[in-house]
Amino acid sequence: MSIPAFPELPAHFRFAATAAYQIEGAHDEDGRGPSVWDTYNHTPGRAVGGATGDTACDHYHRYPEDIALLRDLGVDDYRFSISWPRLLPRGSGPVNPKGLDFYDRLIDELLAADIAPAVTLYHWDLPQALEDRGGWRVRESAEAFAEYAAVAAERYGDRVERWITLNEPFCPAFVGYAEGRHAPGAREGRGALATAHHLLVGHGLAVRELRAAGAREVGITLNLDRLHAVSDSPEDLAALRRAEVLHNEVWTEPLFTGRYPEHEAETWEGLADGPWRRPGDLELIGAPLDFVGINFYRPITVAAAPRREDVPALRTAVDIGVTEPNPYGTRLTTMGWPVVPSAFTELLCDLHSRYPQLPPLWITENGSAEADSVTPDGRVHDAERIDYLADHLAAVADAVAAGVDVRGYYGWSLLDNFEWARGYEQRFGLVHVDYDTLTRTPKDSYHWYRGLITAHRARTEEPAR
Ligand code: IFM
Repeated sequence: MSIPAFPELPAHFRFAATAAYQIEGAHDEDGRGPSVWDTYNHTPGRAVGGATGDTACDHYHRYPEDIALLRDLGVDDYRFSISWPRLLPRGSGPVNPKGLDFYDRLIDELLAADIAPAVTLYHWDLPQALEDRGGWRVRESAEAFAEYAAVAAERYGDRVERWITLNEPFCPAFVGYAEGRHAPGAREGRGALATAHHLLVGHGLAVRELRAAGAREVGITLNLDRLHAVSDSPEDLAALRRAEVLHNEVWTEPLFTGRYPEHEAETWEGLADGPWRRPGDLELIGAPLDFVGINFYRPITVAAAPRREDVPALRTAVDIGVTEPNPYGTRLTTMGWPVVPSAFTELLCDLHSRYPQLPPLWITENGSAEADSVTPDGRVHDAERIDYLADHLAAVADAVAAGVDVRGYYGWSLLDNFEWARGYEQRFGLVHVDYDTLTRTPKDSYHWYRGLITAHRARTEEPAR
């Protein structure tokens, strides 16, 4: 087997990411309140194998070991999320001192290891108390999110390098409130669209709080998709147009142009302009950002499909987005996702040319799930992941060479972890986690990635001749 060469990256590339619910565990410890994902997973028939995040990787107790892994990996930055219900168990109101202390310890230990903390405020763990009052369907959750952002910024703002308000709002809005495959498991049309809007309003309000507290860098992370129609038929092209709104423009247009998407009326079948929109919202949502995070894993092929009667609410969210059969003819990861690095370059270049006001980009997630296991030699030989990372980093380097301003890259993920509806079956980590013993075993990709960072540093820190 040949090991791929290290791609050459721009000077300030940094590396590695996780999210609270996927790794922390300690779901009812030290005053943490329940989130929608606790409720969802404790309902029979949800995540694969009945999995929950109750223990996950037990990072809440084992964070010093995990930070030691990060330090040995050599990363400059670590992207993690704060659990909103650990800080404000009821979503707003009383703050949990032990929750505050946990992230103090985590941040201080990172800084002691010379690793800059990059914090995501919302990686999908809405406090259940807010869901009980309407969740993201109502504006109150956006206001509570701003309150939470202010608490976090006041406490950690002196030490956090980079703040990400929301991670992939597409998932809570459309997978959570329209398809029901994610928490809270709702199947609604109006609820999903109100959610999409309130997430953006929450983002805008949080940006305001973070700026007021003097935060260093503020941005948002989007999982924008490179979409292709399966054929040139008018039906498939119409589905592609709707998919562009659903996956991308619902976020990018308000954020980067201050407008709602041009084709939203036909996409949402008359539901677009709901009472959740208020004067002034677009100005709030479109406030300038220091960066935009992009999460990319695979392209999506779109085909027209018949309306699914079992999910009547929001047709566009469920009848498009076909990845099977794989028209690219490339390898699939264990998620069933086709590996097409060139689609990453296309996505970044397209975004760059479409939005002249686009702030600098960070790749805030990218990685692959593979069928990993610890072999008798005590190692995890994940050659496919190494290829995936090398090819996708090269795809980012191609976009940079074409003029796209990409500042850095966080690989997903440091650890194998709870992969939402797919439970613990899908392994994305550079480090293998044995979920019975919680033993961490760095995979071959971890060692490759460390080599990449070392080579990158040696190349970029070389004194100018
Ligand atoms: O694990 C998730 C993460 O929480 C959000 N982005 C996609 C990853 C892989 O599915």
